Amino acid sequence: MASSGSPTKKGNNHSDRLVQPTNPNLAAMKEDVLYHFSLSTSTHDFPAMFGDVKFVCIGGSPTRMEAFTKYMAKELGLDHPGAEYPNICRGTDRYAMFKVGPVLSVSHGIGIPSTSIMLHELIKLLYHARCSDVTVIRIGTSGGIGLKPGSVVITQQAVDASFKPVFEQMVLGKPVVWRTRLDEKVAQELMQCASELLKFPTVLGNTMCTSDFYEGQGRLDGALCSYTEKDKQKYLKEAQAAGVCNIEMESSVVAAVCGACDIPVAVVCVTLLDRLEGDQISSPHEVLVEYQERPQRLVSHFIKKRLAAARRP
Ligand code: R2B
Ligand code: URA
Repeated sequence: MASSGSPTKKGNNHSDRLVQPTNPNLAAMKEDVLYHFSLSTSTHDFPAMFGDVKFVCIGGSPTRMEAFTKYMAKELGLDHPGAEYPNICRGTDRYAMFKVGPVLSVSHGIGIPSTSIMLHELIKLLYHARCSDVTVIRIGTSGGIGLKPGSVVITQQAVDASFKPVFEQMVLGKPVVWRTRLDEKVAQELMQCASELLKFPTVLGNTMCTSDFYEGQGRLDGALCSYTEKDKQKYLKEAQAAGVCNIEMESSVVAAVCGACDIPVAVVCVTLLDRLEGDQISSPHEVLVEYQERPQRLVSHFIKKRLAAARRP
């Protein structure tokens, strides 16, 4: 199994952990064009724009990440009448990016390929900006296994469709397998935050990451279906026995890529339905909107606690 970690580079302050991509070619590049962000090191001052970032929250939808930014602005006391949070990536419609104080919010679209591209450019952005001590958190949605809809799952291990904690990608025509590495301490702190909020059921468990929403997640309601209800139930029960609490489409690449660059990373997803009970997401719109705010509330509490602890002498 090929898996990679990187040396932890220290900044001037020895407690600082600088963001460091593992690619040695970057050092020799005069300019770096982050094409899918519509940002370039020759036309944008990355340290001035992003140097103070400590938390990067990522999620599928641009509108959800914008709403999260507005919510964080209020929570951090940084909101004021007429305040605007423009999309930093307005030169492209591939991804959307917003910033308030030390919190950067970026959309990643649906699935592993879209998220992988975003992560490459995000980690290079944080490196060019000379950011240190950054934590990445994915806030997303998922299908639960045996959980009440609206439950929040903090991921212990991101696993693939055969329940292994790995992420596989073809590199130069050959499969390369990365270990998925989530930060245990951040996950525990998030669980502690959930117990303080006591607003919705929250569990720590494994998250299965798939490359498809329909057959890839054992659904019976796609355009294709090559198995029976019984086969589906057997597979989901096997997943449950392997500690899988929810299913989504990005956790493994997030855990593998951030983990390989030694960036502490966590995944917090709300469950929109119980997959043992059905496949269609048919709850009323306002119920789904409230569910999707749950990871945001939890992560906001975590960020505020971290910032308060950092201010303490
Ligand atoms: C959860 O929801 C999306 C699919 O509807 C996908 O991005 C995911 O992981
Ligand atoms: N997102 C997924 O990937 N699966 C679900 O069932 C719900 C949301």
